[in-house]
Amino acid sequence: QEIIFATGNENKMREIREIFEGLPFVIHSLKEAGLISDPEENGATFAENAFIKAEAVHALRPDAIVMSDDSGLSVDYLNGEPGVFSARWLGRDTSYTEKNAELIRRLEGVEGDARSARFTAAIACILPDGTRLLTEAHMEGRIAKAPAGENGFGYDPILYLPEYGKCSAELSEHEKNAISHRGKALRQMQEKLRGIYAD
Ligand code: ITT
Repeated sequence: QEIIFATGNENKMREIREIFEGLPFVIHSLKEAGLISDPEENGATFAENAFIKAEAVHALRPDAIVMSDDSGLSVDYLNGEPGVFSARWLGRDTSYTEKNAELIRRLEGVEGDARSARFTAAIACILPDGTRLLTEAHMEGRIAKAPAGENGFGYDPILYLPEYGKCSAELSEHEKNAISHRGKALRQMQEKLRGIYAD
């Protein structure tokens, strides 16, 4: 079974491939499927944006299973920002070194639990028969006082995970996938697909 993953983000794609390893699905990125799709993500929620991306590719390839990931970092002290704007926050061309430094600056003087934040991933899936599936999961943490770690991407260096005593970027990809928003939401989606395709 072919799954076309409606993302242009190579970092997500790398994690997604590991999470699907050993399962009876062949995953193709947009690029591998020879498709170009970049719809405007103007939804108010991660779920809405995930469906916007999946619908756009389903329209091009109704014969395939299409999956998408909309994700981001929500900081409670900043009323949920950057949230659905995570990729666009401070402009798409601003480096994550700068974005991460700016988030840390905005939380100056904020201590303890008040620094709470989480990654969310909404995974949308559209089957060839038109069935629409959605899963969503979180990874909870706090905004670190300083960035740490070289792994992962995006905001990983500043999400401190109290349970592990490390930032997300200090985890190996395998460790991150085991506990991350994306890992959990994708495994929930795999369960749904198993239920459907096992019949
Ligand atoms: P696609 O829409 O093509 O999938 P994108 O990067 O534009 O790629 P999103 O709109 O979902 O994807 O934006 C998600 C952003 O949230 C992403 O660019 C990162 O900045 C951040 N993000 C999401 N998951 C993350 C993770 O696991 N670790 C660090 N940052 C993450």
